Amino acid sequence: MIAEKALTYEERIEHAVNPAAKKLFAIMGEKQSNLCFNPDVTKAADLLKFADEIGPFICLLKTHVDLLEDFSYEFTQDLLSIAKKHNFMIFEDRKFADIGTISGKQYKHGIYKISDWSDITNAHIVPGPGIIEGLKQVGLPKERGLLLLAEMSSSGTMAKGEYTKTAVALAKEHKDFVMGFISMGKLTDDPGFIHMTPGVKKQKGTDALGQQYKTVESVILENGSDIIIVGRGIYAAEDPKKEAADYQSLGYNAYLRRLEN
Ligand code: S5P
Repeated sequence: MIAEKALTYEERIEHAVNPAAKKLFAIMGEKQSNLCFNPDVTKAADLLKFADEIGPFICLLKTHVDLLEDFSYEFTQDLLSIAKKHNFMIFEDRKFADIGTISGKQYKHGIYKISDWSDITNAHIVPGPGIIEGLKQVGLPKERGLLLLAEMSSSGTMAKGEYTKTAVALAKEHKDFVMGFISMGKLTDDPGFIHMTPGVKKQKGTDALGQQYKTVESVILENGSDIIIVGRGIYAAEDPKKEAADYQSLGYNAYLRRLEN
């Protein structure tokens, strides 16, 4: 049997339906980076400093704005200008989980106004398809993209089996807005979807609260994921910049090897 040729990030642009997915594939190709960095800090200035320092190495910056003790509108504007300077996108890891009407309001309103500044956000599918519709009404007119949490990295996760399959089916029904998945590896051969995997470090391991780490090679090469999401592996290191450069090249080389196989 002749294996189907793997597509490059650039070749996958035309297969993606969602505009944020197209933009992300383009940046991944241009910057030769499949690294998403999450500086999970509690002060806006620290987050902005990390964004500026690590920006050159990443395609995507993942935030948890509700960790910030001093969140402000100015912070979002500063983050957007750093994103522009270093050509990366922003992913607010909000993990929406309510009925469609409320999730849509949480996305648009409140203190954070996530849909105003975040290119990408994510949602659990526990409530059913209404959550996708509710977020889509707010996000799609702004060309935002949604990731579905199809699997999780934590031990004992209930996102598995039929639940994961349902996430993939829902994504296929909402390709205009759903750009891909949080998952531990590739879930569908549709090249338009982007798979992002958290729980990545140079060494396998765990933290004290159930996080399970896999290596870059196992995630990209063996499991067929597209993007590595790295937090403590970079921001808790002695030299975050050096670690970011390492993760960028580890991730990109694993992708190049996958293309060859
Ligand atoms: O299943 C998941 C999904 C996510 S989005 N497991 C995760 O760890 N995450 C997020 O990835 C989590 O919220 C955190 O921001 C990041 C992992 O950070 P690290 O410091 O463990 O690398």
